[in-house]
Amino acid sequence: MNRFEGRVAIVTGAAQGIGRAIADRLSSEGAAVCYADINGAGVEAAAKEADGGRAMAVACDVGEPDSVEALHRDVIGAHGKLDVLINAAAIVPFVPWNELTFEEWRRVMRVNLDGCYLMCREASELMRANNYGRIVNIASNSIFAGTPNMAHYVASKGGILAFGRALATELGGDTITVNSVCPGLTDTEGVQQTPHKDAFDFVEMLQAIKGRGVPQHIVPAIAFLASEEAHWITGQALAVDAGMIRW
Ligand code: NAD
Ligand code: 4PL
Repeated sequence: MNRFEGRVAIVTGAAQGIGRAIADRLSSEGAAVCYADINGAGVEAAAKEADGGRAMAVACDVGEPDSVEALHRDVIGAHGKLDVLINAAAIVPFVPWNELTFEEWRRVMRVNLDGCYLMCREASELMRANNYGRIVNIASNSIFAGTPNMAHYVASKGGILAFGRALATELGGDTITVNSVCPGLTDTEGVQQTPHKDAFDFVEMLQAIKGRGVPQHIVPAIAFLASEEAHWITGQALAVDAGMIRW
């Protein structure tokens, strides 16, 4: 498939995990993709390996307004427009409730929720100029499950879902769609660095379809919502978790 020929996309969190997997898919389907991540060396390497030869890499802290503005200036300088934004950058913490400090709460909110807002603010301004846009925010099925040891993360992801509904309303008149994808536990570099890596058996027990979640299982839903043909779908949340949550 070549659904993204002629399209320009930004993917945050593209140095690894789910972000990198969707950036690679958009590239292989013809998009000029800007791989954005706070890990500048990571996105340089990922963009070099991407299919199609049109990928670029930008080091960006999504929680920092100046950094987010500079990222969008770079993309406009290189390609002159923006069609697709995938917000996958996030901190995936493991902190029990009785150890959660306000400082840690703010650290996660700054990246996960403020970062999503700042990216959507800049991107929607550019998309509005074209009267076209696809925004896909990566939330999490933990917002339905109330997953333990990450209350601040769950709150930030619930914020993303609710924000996405409101933003879909705000941007509908500009023919820009905004949707959330809610993955279940997925085997990524980030998860491997936390005790979440030991939760796969428990989560599998709750899944309707058995097996271990990997980034490639999440990619098709994101790519569909980012494609032109998803034009009649906005303000929605789609769980991609082998049926762990069914409500
Ligand atoms: P990961 O930790 O493997 O990768 C996250 C990436 O985000 C990293 O490359 C990191 O450098 C980048 N990042 C962190 N802070 C940043 C910042 N301030 N600015 C820019 N980039 C920053 O994560 P993952 O497991 O691939 O998760 C990707 C997305 O999917 C996240 O939004 C996560 O919340 C969501 N998600 C993951 C799972 C899972 O189990 N892995 C489940 C549900 C949802
Ligand atoms: C079910 O988003 O959705 C662990 C870690 N378990 O980050 C998540 C579940 C994790 C999740 C998540």
